[in-house]
Amino acid sequence: MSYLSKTDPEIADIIEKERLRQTNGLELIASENLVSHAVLEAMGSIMTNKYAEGYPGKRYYGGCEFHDEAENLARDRLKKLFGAEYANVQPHSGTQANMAVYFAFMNLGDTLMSMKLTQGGHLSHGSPVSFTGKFYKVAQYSLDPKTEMLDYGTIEEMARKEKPKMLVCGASAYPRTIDFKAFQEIADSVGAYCMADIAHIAGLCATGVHPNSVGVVNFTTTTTHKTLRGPRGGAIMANAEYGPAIDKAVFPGMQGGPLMHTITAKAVCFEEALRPSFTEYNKQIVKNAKVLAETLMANGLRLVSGGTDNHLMLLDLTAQGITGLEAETALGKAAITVNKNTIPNETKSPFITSGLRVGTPAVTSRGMKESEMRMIGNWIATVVKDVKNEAAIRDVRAKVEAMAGKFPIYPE
Ligand code: DSN
Repeated sequence: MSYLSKTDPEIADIIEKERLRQTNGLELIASENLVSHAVLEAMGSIMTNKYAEGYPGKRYYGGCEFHDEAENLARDRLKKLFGAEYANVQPHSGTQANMAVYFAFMNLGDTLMSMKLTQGGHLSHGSPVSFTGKFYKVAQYSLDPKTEMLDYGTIEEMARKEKPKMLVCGASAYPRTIDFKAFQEIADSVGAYCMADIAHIAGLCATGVHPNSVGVVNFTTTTTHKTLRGPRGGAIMANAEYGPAIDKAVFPGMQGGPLMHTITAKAVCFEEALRPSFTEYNKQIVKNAKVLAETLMANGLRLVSGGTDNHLMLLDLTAQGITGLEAETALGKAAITVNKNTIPNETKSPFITSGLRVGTPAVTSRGMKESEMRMIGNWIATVVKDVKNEAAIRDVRAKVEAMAGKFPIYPE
C-alpha cells in the first residue's frame, strides 16, 4: 500500500483495518476464502487497464493480444481442472454465470425447477426477489423433512408434474453430497436441461473430494472465490456443443467488457488448483468440517441433517432459544465471523433466521487442522449457549486472537 497510503490515506487506513480484522479473527463464512499472493498480484495488475469485449481471436478492441493469451490460458486450465470440453471465464459472478445459462437455453416464462432458498438453495435459482423469479415460472423442491437431505424420488415426482425447461441442482447452504447423475437422469426423463451450480463445492469437485458435475450434467456454473480459492468471479463449463450459445449469452447478451485483471487472476487460481497440494487442501477442508461438526454436536448443538459431507454445516439454534442474528453478533464480538442462515422450515425472516452457517475453507487455508477445529467448536458452543455473557465472550476472543496469531493469513 506504499502508493495508496500517500495518495489516499483514508482508504489505505480502511484496508489496513480490514487486514487486521482478517488476521486477528477466524473467518468461518462458508463461501469465503483467502487467495494467494500470486492471485492478489494478478488482480492488482495493469491487466485492469484494458477493454477486451469479445473473445480471444475475436475482440472489438485493438491491442488485445496478451489478453487473448491470458483468457486462453484461463479457459484451458479450467477445462483441464474439471475435464470440461468448453469453458467461459467471463461471468463477473456466479449469479451472472447462472443468468447466462438461463438466457441461452430458456425463454421468458419457461419453468425453472430448483431447491427453495430456505432449504439451502440460492437467490438466483428462482427467488421472487431475483430476476429469476420474475422472468421464469418457478417450481421449488424441499429437503426430506425427516433426513433433511435431498429426496430424489420427490424431486422426480415434482419434475413429472411441473415439466421444467431447466432443472437446477446445487446450493449455498446444503451440507451433504449432491448426486448430479440422479439430477441429470430426472432432467432427461422429462426433457429438461440440467444445470449444476457448484459455486460452494467447486474445489471439492475439481479434486474428487465431492463427485464432479462436469461431463455429468448439461451445464455447470461456479464462482471462483469459494473452495476454488481464486478471485471473486464466475465461470461456466459444458460440453462443446453448448459453447456458442453460452458465449453469446455472456457477451454480448448480458455483459460488456470482461474484467481482464480478474480473468488473469482466475488463470493463476486454476494453475494453483491443478497442483497436488490443492487436492490435499480440499481433503483437509472436509476433514476439518467433520471434526468441527462433531465438536458442535458433542456440545449439544443440533446440526441440520445431523452432520456434514462437505465444507459447511448448518446449526439449528431453535433449542438454544436464540436467533441466527443474535448468534452471529455474539460470535462477531469474539472475532469469529459466521453468517446467520435460514434452516429448513424456517419461521423467521432471512435477516433474523434460526440458524448459522459455518464453513472451514478459510481457516484451512491458514493451515489449521483437526485440533484447532476442536478448539473452535468448543468456543462457538460457549458463545452461542450464553450469548449475553460478555465476560465469556471476551475470554473466547482472547483465545481466538492467540490462535489466529499462530496462523498468519499471508506468511512470508
Ligand atoms: N453469497 C454466497 C454465499 O454466501 O453462499 C452465494 O452467492
